[in-house]
Amino acid sequence: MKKILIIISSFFITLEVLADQPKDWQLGFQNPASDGMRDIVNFHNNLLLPIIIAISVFVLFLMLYACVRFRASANPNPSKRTHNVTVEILWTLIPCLILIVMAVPSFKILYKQDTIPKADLTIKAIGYQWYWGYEYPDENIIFDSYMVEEKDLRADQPRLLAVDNEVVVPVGKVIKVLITANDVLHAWALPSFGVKRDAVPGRINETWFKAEKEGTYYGQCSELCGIKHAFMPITVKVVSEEDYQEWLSEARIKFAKEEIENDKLKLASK
Ligand SMILES: [Cu+2]
Repeated sequence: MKKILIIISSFFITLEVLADQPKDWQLGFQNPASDGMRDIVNFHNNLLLPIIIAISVFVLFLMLYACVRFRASANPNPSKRTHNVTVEILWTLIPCLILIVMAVPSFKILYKQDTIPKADLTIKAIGYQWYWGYEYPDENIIFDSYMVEEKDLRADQPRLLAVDNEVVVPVGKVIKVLITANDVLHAWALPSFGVKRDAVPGRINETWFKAEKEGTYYGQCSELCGIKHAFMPITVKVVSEEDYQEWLSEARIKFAKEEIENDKLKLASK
């Protein structure tokens, strides 16, 4: 008994530690690390799940009841009834009401995701076959982010999720993400922040998140984009403001975006 308790509690403890990435045999969502994701998890756990369970139990009960109550052996002369107005009105109205009850909070969350507050930092994510490119437009930073091959993984890096150049953002700041693609459809998704947006060539989608705690968060491309779709993960490192500034000063040199010198264009404009 004690052993079982230890196993169960260790399961919950590991869940807590690896809050920001998927784990073996996981059920349900990753732990939320932003307000938006907390809303989504609450909506799912406290409203959708109870409704789904109640409906399933009710339908199961109806089926069992009908099987027993109207079985052939107890009803030698079967009923010929085809209509019942009351029942028909009820089974139309009640599902409508259930849908409304689900729709109202759902739209609330949707609109909250859609309204981007004043951004402290803007980053641009560009999907390529098969890696992500990132830009910090205000800092003149540009870099590519490739998955780390299994043989090159460090001990602390999860398989198929770690990348060579992580996106680094400060904690507690509104991060606006501009998302686009260069070749085919991709999707930039980060479950802990409740973020998922299609990356469409020739179009820029926007989303935002505000990370509440420092840590490393993992996501994956979420739009089937070709043979290596599974191998273009997303890694976002949330750090303190000081660490972010430190990273910035290094990144400004390491990932400096070269100004395009186009003399022909200059001549033409003269
Ligand atoms: Cu992709």
